[in-house]
Amino acid sequence: ASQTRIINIDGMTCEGCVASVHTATGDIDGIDIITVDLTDNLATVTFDDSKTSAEAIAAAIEDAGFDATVAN
Ligand code: 9UX
Repeated sequence: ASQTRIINIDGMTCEGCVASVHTATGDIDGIDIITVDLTDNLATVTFDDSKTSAEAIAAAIEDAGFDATVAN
């Protein structure tokens, strides 16, 4: 099924960080849409939950050096 979830991200300070989050999540199979909001310090992600999870996406963002927490 399709899920849309919010991931709070601490540590983004410029658009380069936003690009890093896109790169870190870009090869995750199952993500349909990801928007990264520098002002609100979050990402909104729509994905196929038979292929990935909000927790797995947050882990990939963590691996890129940010503090990512699934919000909902
Ligand atoms: Mo901007 Mo972020 O110079 O990882 S890229 S602070």
